Amino acid sequence: MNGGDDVAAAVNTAAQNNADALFVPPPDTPNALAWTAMLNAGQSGSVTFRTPAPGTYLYICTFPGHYLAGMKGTLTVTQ
Ligand SMILES: [Cu+2]
Repeated sequence: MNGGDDVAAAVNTAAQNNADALFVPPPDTPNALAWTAMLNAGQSGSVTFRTPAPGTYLYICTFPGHYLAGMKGTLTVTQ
């Protein structure tokens, strides 16, 4: 996995330290490729970004406690 739990944990920590921005990672967070605004239950959002090199990456929810509770998924980039 290219962006595994070590990367996700660092991004999550940066987001937790950014409460004033509703727990989204600051724009200069290393390895945070893209994010939406914080969404409430039932809301949806979209994001457009340039994909990284082929591989498997984690995406996470940065609302406090959610990543640690398992709210994450994988993004697979193919050629
Ligand atoms: Cu969540």
